[in-house]
Amino acid sequence: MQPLTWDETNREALLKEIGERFDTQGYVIIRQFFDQALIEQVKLVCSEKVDALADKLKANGVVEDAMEREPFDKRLYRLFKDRMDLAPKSFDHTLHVAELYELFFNRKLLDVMACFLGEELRLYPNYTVRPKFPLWEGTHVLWHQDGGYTKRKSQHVDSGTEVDTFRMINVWAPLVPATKQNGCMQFIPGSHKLGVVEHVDKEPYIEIVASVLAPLLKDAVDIEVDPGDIVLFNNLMFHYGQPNTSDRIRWSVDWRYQDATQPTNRWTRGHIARSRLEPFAVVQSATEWEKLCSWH
Ligand SMILES: O=C(O)CCC(=O)C(=O)O
Repeated sequence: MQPLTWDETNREALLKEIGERFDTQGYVIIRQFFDQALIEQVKLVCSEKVDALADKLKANGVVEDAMEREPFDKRLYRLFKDRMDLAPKSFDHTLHVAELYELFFNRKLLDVMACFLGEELRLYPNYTVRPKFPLWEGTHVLWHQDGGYTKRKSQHVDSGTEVDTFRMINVWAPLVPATKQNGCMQFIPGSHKLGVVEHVDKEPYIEIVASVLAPLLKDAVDIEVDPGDIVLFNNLMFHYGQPNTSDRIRWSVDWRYQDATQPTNRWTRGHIARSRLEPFAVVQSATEWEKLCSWH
């Protein structure tokens, strides 16, 4: 299926098409949704994290060379290549920086989310930057539904009630081109209609049981996307991160919005992105975002 390309002048027709694809396929790819300038800002945040890790490795005598001249999609791998046991699998607790506010609370994106989830919007407490390393099991994501996690790992939180079906949309954005070779995701279109299926624990992730997955694998499609594009997908979509067989890192960001009138089924409540019921709970600015934390 052809991806859509964002076009502000064609907004209403696009939103209708997004809704239809979302219902039938469970996902939609929108090309050129974010400005490249925003993507560059987010990459800069990631580069600063890599700088900090390089400094630490050097200070501890683990590496002699901080490899400053290596490109964005290689440096972290070069630094940890011979010590993958120390490599970061993801960054999630350190994303409260202004540039990520611009991404997570992006007005255009929240407008789209509001069309499908309503005006009470929460940034779900699961937002992650992933450096997917070449041929390393540590960043290999197995076939799963996010709904499988929330059900299995539910921790009974705030309101005392858990929901079985989340009104939630996952967002996935690449920081470098995501290709079959560097381990782009695969989806099984329509699998969101199967409800939450059985998963088994496979450290550190969970995996859909083979009896459910195997007959559907023939329908899997590659989700190849470029920086600036976004992938929106249903929380019940069967998805998987293929092994990265390139020599470069596949950097990406994933996050989720939920109807904020639902509980999160977690200890953490996430952050209110839009609300008519509780306008004062909305994270108003990058400065406020920087003061908050992911344990909220
Ligand atoms: O980035 C990947 O390969 C997988 C991401 C994922 O599982 C998710 O966004 O829910």
